[in-house]
Amino acid sequence: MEIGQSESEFAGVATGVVAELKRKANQIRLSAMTMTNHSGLGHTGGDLSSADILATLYLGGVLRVDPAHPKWPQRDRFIMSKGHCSGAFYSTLAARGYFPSEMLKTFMDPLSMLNGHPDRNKLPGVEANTGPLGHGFPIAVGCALAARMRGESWRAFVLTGDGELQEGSNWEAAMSAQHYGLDNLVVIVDRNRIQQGDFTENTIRMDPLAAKFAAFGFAVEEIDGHDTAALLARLSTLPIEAGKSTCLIANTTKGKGVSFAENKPAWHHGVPTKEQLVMAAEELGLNGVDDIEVCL
Ligand SMILES: Cc1ncc(C[n+]2csc(CCOP(=O)(O)OP(=O)(O)O)c2C)c(N)n1
Ligand SMILES: [Mg+2]
Repeated sequence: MEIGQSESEFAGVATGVVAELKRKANQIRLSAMTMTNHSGLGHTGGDLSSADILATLYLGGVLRVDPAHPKWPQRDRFIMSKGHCSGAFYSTLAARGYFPSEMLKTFMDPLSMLNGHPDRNKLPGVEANTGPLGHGFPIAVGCALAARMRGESWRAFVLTGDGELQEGSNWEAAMSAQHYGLDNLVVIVDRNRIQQGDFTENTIRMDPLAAKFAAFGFAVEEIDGHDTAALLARLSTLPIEAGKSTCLIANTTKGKGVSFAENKPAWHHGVPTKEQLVMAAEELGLNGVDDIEVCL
């Protein structure tokens, strides 16, 4: 299979599985927007761009995890480095069964376990406290290296933002990954081309991003970050190359699936009104207010 094929060409991935993943991703989108409406704060654009990636990882059976035993020593480690997109992350963890979906309704309430940014000491399934950008990738390198040193088979996955990659710590981590030949490390970049306030290429140019990762010794592929069939197929057959860390540049649209938020820098932390939630629910094929109230 080659990246660039259309979904219908991924014969190895059952159509029903893909359709279910898409629906789950849209539920994650609406859930995250509902939570942001509830709290009056959140990061809608990046929640929406990352939903298909998160759904594929957690609900498509890619990650070897056990929600009933969140600290299972052999689990794959997933680090949500773009921790500001906690709405999508928490919704995904709830959908995977780490905690009841009802808890999503407490997002950012006083004493809630669901802080604006993930806290591993409060919420099962959270591997690392993230929010300050540029830390998740180095932590993932540490997790992958720990597996190597112990002779264990778990893998480390990290989801970073593209603006986040402007933090120098990421490139220090990339150097270490290459030095240790960590082919149990998978870096997924949510390449939505928008950061806080503007497009990435207007702020600090990131392209040619694939060439940068390749120069740092990664096996790199670009992929449509909304094509759940392609994501599932690719993420199910890792690493790309033995002896090298994997980098998947997932080309996405910030605000994906909700027309008034798509590709608009202002929706980085836009807060939807109730009326906008109803519009979003319709566009996401989730049939209006009932889905909004249920969250997931
Ligand atoms: C070290 C640090 N500086 C600034 C911020 C504030 N901040 C939160 S999100 C964000 C933009 C992130 O953009 P990107 O990585 O592209 O994320 P996405 O587009 O996926 O939301 C910034 C600057 C932060 N969280 N951490
Ligand atoms: Mg971005």
